[in-house]
Amino acid sequence: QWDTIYCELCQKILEEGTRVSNRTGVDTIKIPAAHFELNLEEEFPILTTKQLFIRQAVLEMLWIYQVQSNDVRWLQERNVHIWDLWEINEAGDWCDEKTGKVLKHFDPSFAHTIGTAYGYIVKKMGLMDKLIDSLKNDVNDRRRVISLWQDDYLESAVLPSCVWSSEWDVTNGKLNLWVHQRSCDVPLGLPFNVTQYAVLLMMLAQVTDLKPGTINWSIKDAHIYVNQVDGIKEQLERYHTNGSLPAPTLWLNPEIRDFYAFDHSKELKDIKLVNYQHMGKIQFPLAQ
Ligand code: UFP
Repeated sequence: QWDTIYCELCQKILEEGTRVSNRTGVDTIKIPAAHFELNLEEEFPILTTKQLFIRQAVLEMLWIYQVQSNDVRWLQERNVHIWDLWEINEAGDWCDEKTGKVLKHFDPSFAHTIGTAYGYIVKKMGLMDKLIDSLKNDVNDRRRVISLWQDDYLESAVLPSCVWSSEWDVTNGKLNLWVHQRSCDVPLGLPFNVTQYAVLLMMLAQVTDLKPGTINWSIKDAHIYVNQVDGIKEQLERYHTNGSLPAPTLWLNPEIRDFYAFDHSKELKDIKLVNYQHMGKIQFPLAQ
């Protein structure tokens, strides 16, 4: 059960974690590693102990893997503002939100993007086409590694990909996924990231005639920023008082047989969450 796995991880970080400073200026409480497995046959993983904004999560995932864009305006046009703090300005500068100080300078041709990360890499390396081709034509292939970590492109990225690799396995007609995350903001990043990859797996399964299987998620540096601790304590309190709520289901338009044909307009017509019950939102600060 995803809420249980998640809350136990948060508890562990609070109990066993070490306080460290980092580039953002806001300390974290961290543990060096974490791992869990989720079974999509049993449940669609989305937290119920807080509200998750699935529309934003799915649009960000489509921006990376389907549209294969690094342009922040694509998200803003759809009312998704999670990358605003990392947008390179017209002059090619990435600036500190509060002081306006230039944190890093890029070629001005990268204006309005996040540089050479995420969708840029997926497109440049043709990663999705290779993956879909392999799933359709070489079912027992063991080389399906999607790596967003490309050394030559790290310097020109505002933020090197956090969830940086996914490996795709097919066993008994089921599509299984192994994900590596190098750095994990557990309150804000992880719930988003897990749900995104669950949706991606289900979309890929549908267009390759496979069934959804498991997700193994491995994390290096699982952390909670110190200004997020109160929110996490509130979420743990909810969990200890009420447990969790029944998981919703994900509906994908069954007529879509082509990964690139799923609607990516604001309305996400082909991807819907059904019966999502949750305990309401919890506001967490985001470290730039
Ligand atoms: N982060 C995530 N998931 C993401 C994403 C960012 O957890 O998908 F884009 C968090 C992890 C970390 C920060 O707190 O963003 C990235 O900082 P750094 O590059 O210093 O690890």
